[in-house]
Amino acid sequence: MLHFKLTKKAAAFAAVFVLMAAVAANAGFKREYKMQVTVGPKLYWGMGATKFAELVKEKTNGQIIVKPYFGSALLKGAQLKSSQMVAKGVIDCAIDSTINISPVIPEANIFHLPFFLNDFETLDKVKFGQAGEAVFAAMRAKRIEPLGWAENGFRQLTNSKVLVRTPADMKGLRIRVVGNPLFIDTFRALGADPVNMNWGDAVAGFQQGVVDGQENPVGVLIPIQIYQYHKYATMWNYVVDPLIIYWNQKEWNEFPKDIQDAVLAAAREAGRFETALSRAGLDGDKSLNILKDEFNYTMEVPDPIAFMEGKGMEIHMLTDEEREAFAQATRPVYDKWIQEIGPEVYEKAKADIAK
Ligand code: X2X
Repeated sequence: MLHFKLTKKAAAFAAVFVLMAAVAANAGFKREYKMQVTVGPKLYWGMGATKFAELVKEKTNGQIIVKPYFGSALLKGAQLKSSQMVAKGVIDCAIDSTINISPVIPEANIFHLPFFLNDFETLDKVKFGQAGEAVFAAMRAKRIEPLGWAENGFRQLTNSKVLVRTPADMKGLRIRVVGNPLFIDTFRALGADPVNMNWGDAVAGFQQGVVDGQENPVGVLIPIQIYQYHKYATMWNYVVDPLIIYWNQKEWNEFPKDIQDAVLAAAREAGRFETALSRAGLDGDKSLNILKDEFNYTMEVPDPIAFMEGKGMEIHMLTDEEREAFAQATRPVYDKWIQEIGPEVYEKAKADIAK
């Protein structure tokens, strides 16, 4: 009996010792850093998360292990809570949409003013300009460290009822939107009937016809096979949806400088890769060449518009005049939300665009 007790004690000591040695060996880093990802691994956004995790491991020589949790699994689907949970340190890091971080960072809604930013060139000026820096500064003030940009893309309208060309065509359409009030305001102003739904419920909602339509970038719509549920698409670039890779600030500040540098480099590289994927076929050969030349990515990326047409969708590209009618109809929303975002951020964006 005595012998047994001693052995047990010895074993416990040994276990503690081994654990301490393990902690010392990896300088106190966690075994795994949990990363929130709203969507699944097959979407470009999800591929960006996987790329980031791979690059972090490689660039830190395996010292930092990021594990993506797809489909907002860490949030039980509540995608709008991601920045709050990362700020608190409940979740270590995320790759998330500006739409989803807006409850904590109202400045991020600069990208969602209806019919404000509508092409890649303008978008890049804002992302990498003073307005983008203002969004990053707002994140830092809320205890979140932004590491780099990626992109979900310009958001397009699809539905099962009518080919939308004018605001009048949208009357009464039940449109699923993320529960960001700017989106509710925008669709109400257009005469539609917006319905809040988390992404995890939205796809089933399209399948079951709970809603008539939705708005998301083509990089999301193709993998979820939207053409099975919605015949009509309007390419209107009405808002854009950048992604930001970010980390809990306290944890970030405790990382040694070499680790910070490596993780930052991983975020920039993964962001560039993911942005190129989401723009492929939409900006001439530019993004396709980035994928090939910089990332040696040889998988075929189909032209999204031709692909959806090939699946039987009717697609309308909004003309400048048609766009103007939508911009007019949503002008009160635009003016109201400049105040919510902060007029100084809006002025910065305008100055970035003018450059
Ligand atoms: O919920 C959406 O529509 C999605 C996946 O695009 C976002 O997370 C903003």
